[in-house]
Formats: sequence, structure tokens, C-alpha cells
Amino acid sequence: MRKLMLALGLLLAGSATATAQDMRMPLNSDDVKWMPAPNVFPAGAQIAVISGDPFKEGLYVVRLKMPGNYKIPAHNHPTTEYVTVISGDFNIGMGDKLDAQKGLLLHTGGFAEAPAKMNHYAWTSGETVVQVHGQGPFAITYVNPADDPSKKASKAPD
Ligand SMILES: [Cu+2]
Repeated sequence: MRKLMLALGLLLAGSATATAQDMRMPLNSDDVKWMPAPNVFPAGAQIAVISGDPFKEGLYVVRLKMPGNYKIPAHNHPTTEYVTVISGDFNIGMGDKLDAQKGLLLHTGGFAEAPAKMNHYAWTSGETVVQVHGQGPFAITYVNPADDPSKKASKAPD
């Protein structure tokens, strides 16, 4: 018995040092830290990095909080995008141009997968939070370059 306890103690000590370095603390939704989404997203959204770094190689998990009537024009990503609806209703469609007649309405708990390079678009009615995960680095390529808010922003001064 003493041997077993000692072995267990060593095991726990060993795992404690491993997790102390690697483990992110569990998080409640109230503790999620929101900040304005980068300007590759249309203005008005907030983003929270839940795990990983979306701009580096490897798995990332982020959340996107969008106001009502928020639209993300047709775009694609270099890697598969996995979207889980945390709250609200999220409309998503596949295609080269946002078409509010052609979309799927996902409710809280709904899930969608957009394969790498596949064009898709999305919009909200009320405030909606989605969790997005995938392999970084994350990037958005808009089908119509004029839809790219980061390019609009850099054009604004002239
Ligand atoms: Cu997308």
C-alpha cells in the first residue's frame, strides 16, 4: 500500500508539473476577454481568443460576437473552419455571393464546417456569438476584394 501511495504521489507530482506549463485554466463565459475584431472582419464584431494563437501554426479557438444584422460577405479560408453557435442565431450559406435567400439558420448549439478554400458567407439577425476553431494561421480571402474591410480601411484616408 505504501508503495502504491508513493507511486501515485510521483505520478501526480509528474502530471502536475506537465499541466502547470501546458494547461490553460478552465474558463467561464463571464471571464472571456473580448476585444474589437481585427479589420479583416466587417466593423462591429468583437473577438476573444480562447486557446492557441490564430495567427500562428497550430490549433486555435476563438469566439466572435456579432451585433444584429451583421454580414460577412462571401469568403474562404486556407484551412477548414469549424463554427459552433454559442448563443443566438447564425445564418450561413455556401456560394460566391451573400444571398439571404440561400442560407441555413443555425440556433444555439448548431454547428457548421466550411472546408478549406470553399466560399461561404454568414449573417445575423440578433446578437450572436459563435466559436470558431481550426488550424492556424487563420486568414480570410474575400471573393470580391472590394468586400475586404482591411482594404477599405487602408483606402479611407485618400
Ligand atoms: Cu468563414
